[in-house]
Amino acid sequence: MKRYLITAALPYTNGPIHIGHLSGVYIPADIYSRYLRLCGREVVFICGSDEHGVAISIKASKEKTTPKSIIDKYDKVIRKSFETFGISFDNYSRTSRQIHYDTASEFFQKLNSSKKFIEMTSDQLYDNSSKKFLADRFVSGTCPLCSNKEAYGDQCEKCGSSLNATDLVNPKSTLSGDKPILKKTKHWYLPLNKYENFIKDWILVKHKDDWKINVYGQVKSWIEQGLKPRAVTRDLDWGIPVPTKEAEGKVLYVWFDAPIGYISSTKEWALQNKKKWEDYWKNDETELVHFIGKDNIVFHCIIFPSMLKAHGEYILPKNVPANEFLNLEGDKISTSKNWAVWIHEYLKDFPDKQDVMRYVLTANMPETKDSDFSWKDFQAKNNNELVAIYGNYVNRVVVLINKYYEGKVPAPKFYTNKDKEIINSVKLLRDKIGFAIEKFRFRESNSEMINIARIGNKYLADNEPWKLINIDPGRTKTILFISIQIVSALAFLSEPFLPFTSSKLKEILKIKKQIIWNDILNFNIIKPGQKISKESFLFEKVEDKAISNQYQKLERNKK
Ligand code: B3M
Ligand code: ZN
Repeated sequence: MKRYLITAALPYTNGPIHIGHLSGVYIPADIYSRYLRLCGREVVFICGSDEHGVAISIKASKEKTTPKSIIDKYDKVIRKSFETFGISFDNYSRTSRQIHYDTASEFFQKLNSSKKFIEMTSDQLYDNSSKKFLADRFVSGTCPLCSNKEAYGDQCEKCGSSLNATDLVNPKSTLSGDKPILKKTKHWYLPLNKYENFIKDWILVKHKDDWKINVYGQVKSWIEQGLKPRAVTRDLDWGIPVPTKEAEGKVLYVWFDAPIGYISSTKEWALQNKKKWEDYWKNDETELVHFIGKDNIVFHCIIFPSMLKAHGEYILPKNVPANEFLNLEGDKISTSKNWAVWIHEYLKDFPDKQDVMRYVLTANMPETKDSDFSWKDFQAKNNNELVAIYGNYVNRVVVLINKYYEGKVPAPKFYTNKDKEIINSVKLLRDKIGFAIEKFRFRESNSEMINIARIGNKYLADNEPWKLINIDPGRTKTILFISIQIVSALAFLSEPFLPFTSSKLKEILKIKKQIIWNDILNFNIIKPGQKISKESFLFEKVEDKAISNQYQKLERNKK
């Protein structure tokens, strides 16, 4: 049987996470993993903190502390946010752990000893006043491709290109603001040009039809520009030391070690669970899927696969379903301008509303183009969909069964053709939801999920069981039996999207057993005579005041 290895981008521990991270990467990855588990498939969902790189050093000097205290602080905050939001990682590791140092060092050594790198001494940017080589985010300047004035030494976030620091026009040190000088230094390069044909054949030919067009398009445009050798080492003091004598004082480039973090996190999980990690990384029966944001496409579709190919023993990803970006109230989310909804703060203001945010972020997921989050829309989706459709449907059915049958599920008498049609249409939705999730169309699957409650509400309104209780009690029983089957199907089918609501609903229905996706709606989840609870509370209205508080908070905190 096929195994799934699902990874979500390792967040940099230089700050907390915001709704853009959740909507772009972690919620889709979580829906996908939860769904596959519900289908009974073997899944390992891997993540961890990305604790190297210049971003961490910069944050440390801003907060006048050490990189170590920065990573410890934010690893805790981020870890807690994921846990509280129900992101169901099987393992969440850290790239500062020994197991990762060992894995990344071995990986480098293997490529080095099999002569996969080229060693080159060249002129690099150097800040004479701080006595440091400038790489990555230590240098900014104008992007040679799109003229964005704030491109970094390794990447332009505006056009997504991956750059070398010396490519920047008018480079400036972000440490001192000075114009850098050139100084000679030696580095190890991965000759990406040698992998151009492999990438072309693998992605542009073989994955023409099954990869998302935004991902495919980016890869195509890089290939068209021609791939160049890329340094995988840096002259920095924070990172994993390059494991060879001639490289003293140098560290691995963060984008060399971070994706290897997926491997070391899998190893850590395997050790704890008595499994073989190689089954996941070195076996063609495993489907590897990377969930990332669009700014990470080049690293996951070109650089990391070239590293894996150079190594020779690893499988390649089956898919890299990258999302675009989520905006906030029409403007780009920005850490420096503090224009964001931070997850740890949301959880303070709405401590039991994780599913509401999950729902809104899925409904607005930036799947094919940038999308927008607004507090007004958050309120509307909560009040008009979760409360008025999902919550209302469950409530009506639970209340009626309590009212007429003291909370005991009635036995059905006779199904009309219309009844059979309803059951079939919910089965059809179950299959549509599954199909859409497997195709990474999460917005669509989420809206089909809420459609189940819509169908259920309509069935009640069309059949009016409350009018029949005295005239045709058998018919009322049948209608409510079918209705409670739909409610129980909803409890399972909404689990990938709304895990907290799903488990509350299972408690209301007193469902203990676990069933697999294709058996949902086979009418054996909840049987006649089963007692359900009197409670039916799932969602509450979000009032105007709570929303205006959020608007005030955004304005107050913005820089
Ligand atoms: N930490 C970049 C980011 O947060 C990076 C992802 C690593 S995935 C191997 O955008
Ligand atoms: Zn650019």
